[in-house]
Amino acid sequence: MINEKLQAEFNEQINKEFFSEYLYLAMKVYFQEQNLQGFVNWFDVQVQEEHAHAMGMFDYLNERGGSIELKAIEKPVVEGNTPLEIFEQVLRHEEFVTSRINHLMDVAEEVKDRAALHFLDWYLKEQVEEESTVSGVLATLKLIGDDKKALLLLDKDLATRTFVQPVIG
Ligand code: OFO
Repeated sequence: MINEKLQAEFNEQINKEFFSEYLYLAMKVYFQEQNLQGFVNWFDVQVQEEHAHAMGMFDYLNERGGSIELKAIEKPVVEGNTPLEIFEQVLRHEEFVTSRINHLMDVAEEVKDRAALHFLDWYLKEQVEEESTVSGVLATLKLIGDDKKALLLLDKDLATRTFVQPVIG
């Protein structure tokens, strides 16, 4: 049986992962309106990844005999009006999620749940990858500046991203 405090943190994180899915869906809408189909594809993959992250925790909590509480998902707000500003928000959000995973691990450590720590390791590695990918796109967007042709080249590149169902834990 999972510790109650840790269970509450898992439930909170399931909500945050679903919120991430929702936030990236809102960003996908922005790029659909701009007709930047490569960016649309990138966010589509992001949405699927966040769903997988949420379900990974959902399944784990269930496997541990925990009780799942589905909380209300906050309305996502897309801050900014340019691809650059949006990717700055993505990076801020991913940094926030990383801090949440670290907190979850702190609690798992506090209640001496080594199995949960081992499970959460996957999420920690995933966050390093997420922050690095987003920082890469952000750096390119900074180089691009107002160059529309270069933006279209990046769009073409982002169109090649594909979703691979992660094996979590
Ligand atoms: Fe679930 O990693 Fe992004 O938020």
